[in-house]
Amino acid sequence: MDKDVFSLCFMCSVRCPIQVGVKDGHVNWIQGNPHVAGIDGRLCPRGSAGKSLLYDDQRLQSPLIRVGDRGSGNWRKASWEEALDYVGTRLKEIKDTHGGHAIALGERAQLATHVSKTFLKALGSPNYFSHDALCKGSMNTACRSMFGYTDGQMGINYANTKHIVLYGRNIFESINVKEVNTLMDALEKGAKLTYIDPRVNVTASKAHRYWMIRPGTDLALNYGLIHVILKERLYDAGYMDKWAHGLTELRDFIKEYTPEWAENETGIPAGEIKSLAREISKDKPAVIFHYGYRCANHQNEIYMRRSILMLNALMGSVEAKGGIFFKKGPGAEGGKPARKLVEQEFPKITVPRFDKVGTPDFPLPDPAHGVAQILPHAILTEDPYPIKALINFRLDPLMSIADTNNTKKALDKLDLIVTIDINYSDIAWYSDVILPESTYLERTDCIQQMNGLKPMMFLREKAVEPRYDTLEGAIILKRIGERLGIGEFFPYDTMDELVDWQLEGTGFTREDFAKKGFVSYGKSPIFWDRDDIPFKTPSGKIEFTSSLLEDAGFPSLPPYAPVNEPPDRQFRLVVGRTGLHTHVSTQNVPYLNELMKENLLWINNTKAADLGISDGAVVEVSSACGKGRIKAFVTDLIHPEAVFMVHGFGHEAKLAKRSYNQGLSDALLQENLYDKVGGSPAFHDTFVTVTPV
Ligand SMILES: Nc1nc2c(c(=O)[nH]1)N[C@H]1C(S)=C(S)[C@@H](COP(=O)(O)OP(=O)(O)OC[C@H]3O[C@@H](n4cnc5c(=O)[nH]c(N)nc54)[C@H](O)[C@@H]3O)O[C@H]1N2
Ligand SMILES: Nc1nc2c(c(=O)[nH]1)N[C@H]1C(S)=C(S)[C@@H](COP(=O)(O)OP(=O)(O)OC[C@H]3O[C@@H](n4cnc5c(=O)[nH]c(N)nc54)[C@H](O)[C@@H]3O)O[C@H]1N2
Ligand code: SF4
Ligand SMILES: [Mo]
Repeated sequence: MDKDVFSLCFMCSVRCPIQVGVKDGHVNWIQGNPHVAGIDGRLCPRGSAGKSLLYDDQRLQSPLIRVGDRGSGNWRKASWEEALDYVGTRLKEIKDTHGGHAIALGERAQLATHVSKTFLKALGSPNYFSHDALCKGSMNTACRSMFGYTDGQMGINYANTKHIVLYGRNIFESINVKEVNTLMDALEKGAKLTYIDPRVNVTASKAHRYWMIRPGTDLALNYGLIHVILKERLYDAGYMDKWAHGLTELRDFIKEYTPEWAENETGIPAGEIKSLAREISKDKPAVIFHYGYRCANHQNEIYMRRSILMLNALMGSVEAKGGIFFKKGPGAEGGKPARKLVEQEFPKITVPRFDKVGTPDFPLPDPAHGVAQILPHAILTEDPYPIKALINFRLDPLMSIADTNNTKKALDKLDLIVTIDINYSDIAWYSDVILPESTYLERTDCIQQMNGLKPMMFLREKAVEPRYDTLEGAIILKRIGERLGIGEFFPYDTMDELVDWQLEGTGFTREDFAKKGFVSYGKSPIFWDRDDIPFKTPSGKIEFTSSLLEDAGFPSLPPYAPVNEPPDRQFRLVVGRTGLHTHVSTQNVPYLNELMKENLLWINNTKAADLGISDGAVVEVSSACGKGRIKAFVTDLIHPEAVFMVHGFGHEAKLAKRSYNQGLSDALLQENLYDKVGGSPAFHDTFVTVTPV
């Protein structure tokens, strides 16, 4: 029998709407959902490889319990009953002996996040954390400090923009299909693209203006731009009169940061900095200084991200067509969002989080996602208290938190490590119990609430039955919960029942999704009146001087600290994505593995010549915390101070045979440094030595 199922891709976390062609219980076609504007049937290479993941037999096939040493890869197959009893019994012992807070759960925020949060809250543990801080924690803090909203509550109106500036936002390789398509359309209509990156990548090749910036100096560039904009009065004066808080302080602060000063720090000619400021101001407010995606580069990240938001504010592009906007929820259309389990009443938790977020020690990061990179430190020091068990749900702390050797040391102290995954990931490999989740094509998931200019809801609907002995994450957590005496917080037996429960009171039912895969609350995009924007800062304005920062004892506008050059024969290690893989997830997917098997180390040709490194040669890369081997890609397309590698390679799990030991893991080399104000890691603050072997 043939059928088409509307669902949501999960080859990465963007979750593009898809249409899955199924014949006799077999997926034979996946394309983008043709009913969704900006998708129109299209997918990225990873989304198109969904079938290859589904029909791969090197993925997890049943629950597994470790029998040898951690990381030795000796497992015995277990039934679900046995594996869940094992996990339930061990967690109960830990809870009874050390308290619920000795249990931490980390995940890549996803559709079942409200289930994971419920699980921990019901256990009395504050120790939920997600990937968010690793990705863009400081951006969240920066947005709250300027506008009173989180970054998640903001969006970018690519469709109507006239000029977009991207700082290392490699939008054409680090993909979100709708964003790519919408931006391409805008470029075809005449929008301009300025791209800034120490490395020439696909996005650079499509830009009208490209600057090979000295790595780590974007903040200096922005200060130079702000200087010109204020001095030459290129800003939106009416908008500033209405909405600026602290513009005088900014004016005083920025005086010394001339474009000539910025040239010296960044390597970008002062004349070019001036010409961008003048050119872009002509298109205001329909301009975007992209505030970034992966905003986890340096220890002063929050100030770099605030400087980008300041540029948007000066252009009046906040809540403007073609600029950036605040997302509107169902309430804006008189509708109701899907219910979440986490809205229930829970026992009150009085202990601090493991990362101390929300205490005077670490006041500003968002406790809704915590700060994942503190976990190894908290486990090793037992400060604020011992953590005994870790559940990893679609998050790999070994590859996604810097300094893998240190993270392993921390994991070795735990009594229990449980991983819910679909692959033999490195963290699954290092766990005591692996609980396999059904892949996205084999499971119905929780409702996706999509706030934006037009609030909508999407549904991931199961396309085919699970091929192996796997379950949905929301069912796995419920069943563990039942064994811990918190079953009443999970009022469903199946995913269909959970979705029905979520939809109660919204006026929509599961059947409403069958026609197009989504439901809409309203028809037209909603922008707020620019004279009446409900900024949620204490001043009700855009805070160039931030009460959030200053009340917590941090300056709003700290003096610029020059960026160190790497010592002789060393380089700043910078990392990023490729269009062909997702983080640490897809390296073993057959189709994608065929397209890209290993990562390479990009190194500048003059530096490589000095070091005697030729293109394709194997080199050793070492840092203060680890070392490994990788092939060199010798090129003039990268700044001499930097070397670059794609994140996500160098896997250690032997049963993922295609990706095992291919390429090098950046996390092995990166030091676990972070922005102590905003909360992001500083993935680009490690220097490495590169030697030929
Ligand atoms: N060293 C280093 N660390 C980084 C980064 C970096 O560049 N370098 N980037 C950071 C960024 S931007 C992000 S967003 C994070 C991402 O960090 P992670 O979330 O850790 O990375 P992912 O590859 O998205 O997915 C992690 C795990 O999810 C599993 N998985 C995939 N699909 C499913 C599923 O359907 N169900 C379940 N249960 N598991 C699934 C994968 O097998 C993998 O083990 O990493 C951050 N950490
Ligand atoms: N194909 C694919 N697409 C993805 C993902 C994926 O895994 N695969 N992941 C998604 C996720 S979770 C995220 S967070 C986004 C990330 O998407 P992006 O924000 O675009 O981040 P990266 O891909 O990490 O690209 C980082 C770029 O920054 C450059 N860079 C390094 N140092 C500097 C510097 O000092 N200044 C400037 N201006 N640039 C610098 C690097 O050379 C690199 O080209 O991609 C999303 N889309
Ligand atoms: S960007 Fe690609 S991999 Fe990610 S959800 Fe969309 S189609 Fe899937
Ligand atoms: Mo990310």
